[in-house]
Amino acid sequence: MKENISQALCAYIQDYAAQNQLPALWQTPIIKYASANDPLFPKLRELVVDSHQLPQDFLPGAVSVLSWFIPFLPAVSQGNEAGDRPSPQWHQAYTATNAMAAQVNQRLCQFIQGLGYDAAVPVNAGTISPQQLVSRWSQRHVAYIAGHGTFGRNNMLISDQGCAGRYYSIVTTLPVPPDSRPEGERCLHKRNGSCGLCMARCPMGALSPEGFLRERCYARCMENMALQGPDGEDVCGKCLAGLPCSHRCPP
Ligand code: B12
Repeated sequence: MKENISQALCAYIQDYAAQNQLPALWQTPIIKYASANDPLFPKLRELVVDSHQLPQDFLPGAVSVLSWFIPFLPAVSQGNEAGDRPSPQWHQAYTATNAMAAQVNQRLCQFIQGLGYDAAVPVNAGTISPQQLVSRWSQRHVAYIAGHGTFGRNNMLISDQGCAGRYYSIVTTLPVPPDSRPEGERCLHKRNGSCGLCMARCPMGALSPEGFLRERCYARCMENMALQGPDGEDVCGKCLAGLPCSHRCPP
């Protein structure tokens, strides 16, 4: 079953790219599964925000959560290494990936419904408000529970294909064996202090071992959005470009 779903996801992404005549942006997606009853889900009310949702809030009877990571092609993040403003391609990749994921998630739900189960896309996965820069469905924490990887000093979840990419998810009544969480620390700075490049790359000094100054990061992203004009987006991405963990899991 896992294999069929992976094939469907790849096909839907390819269809979307072809229909929208997109340039090459993505590598093969990675899917991991969590039990919707994993005891870490209610813990997210302490770790993220007290109104964080449970899988069953989106779909009564949900038993599994499918979390998928879409890694960008190395050229996309490499093009964003220079300078301290986001490259046009980084901006394009952000917009195109979110639009693609919205459509692909709907098709994935239909695919699962075709198997006789139910599936839903979590709503409320955006930022609560400019005053509360967190989500009631933190894709990274969901991906962590599903076993995609461990958190870097840049906050990014480092998957088997690195951290330069985006996470999405759906909840379903389809029973799928959950994946195990990886052992060991993937972030080299957390592992043995041998890196730390991501913290040095942040143009706002928002990242440090003591924590993340999200308001500073947000201010920068908003500034970038204004500089990009009417189609601007709140992007930056300097903290995930040109790192040993950008496109692979450090050995
Ligand atoms: C709100 C938000 C923002 C805000 C606030 C940033 C923030 N970090 O919260 C702003 C606008 C500033 C922002 C900026 C960016 N964002 Co943003 N953002 C979100 C959003 C909507 C919610 C994030 C959230 O609720 N976080 C909850 C807080 C509490 O957790 P956290 O920031 O992840 O930090 C925690 C971890 O580091 C964790 N942690 C650390 N070590 C460990 C160890 C263990 C065991 C555990 C359990 C946890 C843990 O503890 C921290 C605090 O709890 C998500 C989409 C979503 N629905 O999840 C995207 C998301 C996090 N953003 C993303 C990206 C890529 C960015 C940017 C690079 C912008 C860009 N696209 O160019 C920057 C990078 C910021 C950064 N370094 O974190 C991606 C991250 C992908 C990835 N590979 O991890 C996400 C997941 C979107 C997506 N669909 O993929 N973002």
